[in-house]
Amino acid sequence: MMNDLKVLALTGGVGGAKLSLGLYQTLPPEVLTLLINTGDDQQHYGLLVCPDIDTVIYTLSGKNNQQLGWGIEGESWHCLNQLKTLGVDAWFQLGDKDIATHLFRLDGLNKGLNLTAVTDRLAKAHNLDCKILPMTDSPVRTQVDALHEGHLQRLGFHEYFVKFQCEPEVKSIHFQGSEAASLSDQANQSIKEADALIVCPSNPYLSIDPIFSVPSLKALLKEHIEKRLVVSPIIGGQAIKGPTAKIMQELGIERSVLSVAQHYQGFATHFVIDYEDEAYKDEIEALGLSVLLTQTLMKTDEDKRQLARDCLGFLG
Ligand code: FO1
Repeated sequence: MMNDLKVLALTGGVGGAKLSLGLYQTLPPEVLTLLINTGDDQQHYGLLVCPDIDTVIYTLSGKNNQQLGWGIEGESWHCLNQLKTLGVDAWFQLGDKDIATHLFRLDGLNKGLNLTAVTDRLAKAHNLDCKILPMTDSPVRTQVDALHEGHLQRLGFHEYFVKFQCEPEVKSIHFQGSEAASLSDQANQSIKEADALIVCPSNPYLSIDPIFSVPSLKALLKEHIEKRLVVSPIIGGQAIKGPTAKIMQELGIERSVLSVAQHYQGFATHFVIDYEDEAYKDEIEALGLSVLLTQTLMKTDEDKRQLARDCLGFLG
């Protein structure tokens, strides 16, 4: 059974956090490692915000804000409102409880800890006992070249995603700093120890490609992990949340699970799609991928656990 095999999962964004929760509630914690995108990380008001790390930690510990999809439940905004009275353009919303996370992280970094060490402390402070690793300790920042107000601009991820609400038309995506990024010893070791890889239903272009941009990471995954499963974030040509489908259209990529399969062709061995996309099964198998049809839309926590069980069984 999968329970005695070590599972490594790549995740970013809200969809990834949902399956991460399903895996966390299905597997013994000691066999699960989550390797998380840090391309969305950004300094705001002097604090280092790590959205994908924090969304996973809040989600796994049951503290995530279900309405917003990010941050902590029952949040207040006193500090942010005070910043606005000081004339700060506070377009990136940080809640008071979330700010404690950023102060905790900044304090650790200022004391000389790297992001992996600080993230481990944060996970333990939330009583999480699976391994939660940033994709690298080096600064990697996702940026998009996009048409905004009629001309091509290079936008930081939060400018694009939050300030402009994904409205600018994306022409290309870049991972600033990735060429100089290095894999941490912990990530290296987790990759070498893993028996199976699960790529969560995250945005392939904005959440998974940044992870693959860390030099040698993708090659190490291929070299050390024989079974590499991807769960499609697209169902019926639509993304469940976020700009995946819109970006595909803007990049001239057909909005279908087939395009996602092609994106991972040569890397993925197993591909999980929703029943709704059954018509694509043969074409995807022709790419050399084994295909599982199941329900990939996760509305309830039981859906998340069931999808986790389906993936583990498929890898079984
Ligand atoms: N997303 C927004 O749309 N607006 C925000 O003001 C915002 C604040 C925020 C603060 C902390 C955090 O961890 C995430 C936050 N997010 C916000 C979401 C974040 O931009 C996205 O969840 C990820 O970057 C997408 O993967």
